[in-house]
Amino acid sequence: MESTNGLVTDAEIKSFFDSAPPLRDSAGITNKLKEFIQLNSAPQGNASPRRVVCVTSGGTTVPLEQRCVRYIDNFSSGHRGSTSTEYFIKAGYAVIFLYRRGTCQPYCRSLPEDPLLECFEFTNGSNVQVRQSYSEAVKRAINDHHAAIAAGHLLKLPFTTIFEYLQMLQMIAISMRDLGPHAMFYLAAAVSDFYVPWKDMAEHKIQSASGPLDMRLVQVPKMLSVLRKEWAPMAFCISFKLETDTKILLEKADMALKKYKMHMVIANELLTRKEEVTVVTADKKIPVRRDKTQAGSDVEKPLIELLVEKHSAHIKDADK
Ligand code: 9Z3
Repeated sequence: MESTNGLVTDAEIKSFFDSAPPLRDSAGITNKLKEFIQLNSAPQGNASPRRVVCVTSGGTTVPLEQRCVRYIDNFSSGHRGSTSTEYFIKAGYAVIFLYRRGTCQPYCRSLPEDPLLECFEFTNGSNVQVRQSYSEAVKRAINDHHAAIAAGHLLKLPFTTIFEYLQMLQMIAISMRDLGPHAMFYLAAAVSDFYVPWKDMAEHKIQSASGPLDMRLVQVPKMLSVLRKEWAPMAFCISFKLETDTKILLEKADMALKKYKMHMVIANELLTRKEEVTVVTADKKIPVRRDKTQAGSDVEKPLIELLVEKHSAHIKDADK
């Protein structure tokens, strides 16, 4: 079924979506998207409409049973996606944050792992208050988060499985199509490469008494080319490439750039991903590093500044 150029065929994509379990509350998600995009694409006086970016974040799971007890997962914490979301909002973007349930959330970086239990204390036995040591961090998190939500600049949509992720990405992309070049995709989620098709999956919990488990995983169809070609062809598309072997990283990123016709691929290595990344474009490889002279600085700050600039050039080109 593979096409001659190594890209996924329409038949493979159709078969993936046809055989996926139906997405819960898909009508509700469609409505939220419609409202969010309508609000943010309205002209703002003389200024051009707000740009909208879909940031994907965290890892997808691969269920092994339909009534899922076990699943395959990956390492992604959602730090990249949530941090980038904050910088995009700061830069004036509206963000559709498609994130894995339970992973890092925008504006929560300065809070401890278990904020509810660590940040609060009882005052007189029944009232709860923020502990002094966390009061600034909690105020900032609540304030920035509420401001983004109240202004209609942040829409958070959670996923867990690879099925939910790809179905939602398709819905988001199609609903962003009319934004033309003002739309951006920043695909930082760690998407499973292999999965068990729904129809081949055991319905009930796999029994350990049946002996060693022999299971066939098939390749997840890469949706990047269909996103570029059909779902939102005018959008500015950035994907990520993760490797653990730096020797092959840039070459693989370059291949992905060409194969899926991405505008940029951000190459990162597992252990150094919070320190530096390389932005790979058709004619350049631009290293981007965290400013080490500033305590608590993020690599996402200079990265998003660069991407915003490149997105502006993309919009200008499209307007010619
Ligand atoms: C990334 O490379 C992200 O930067 C990380 C961020 C997942 C490394 P964290 O969530 O980590 O902050 O802990 N994302 C994309 C990884 C990926 O699955 N890329 C695919 C590939 O490499 C392309 S779609 O084949």
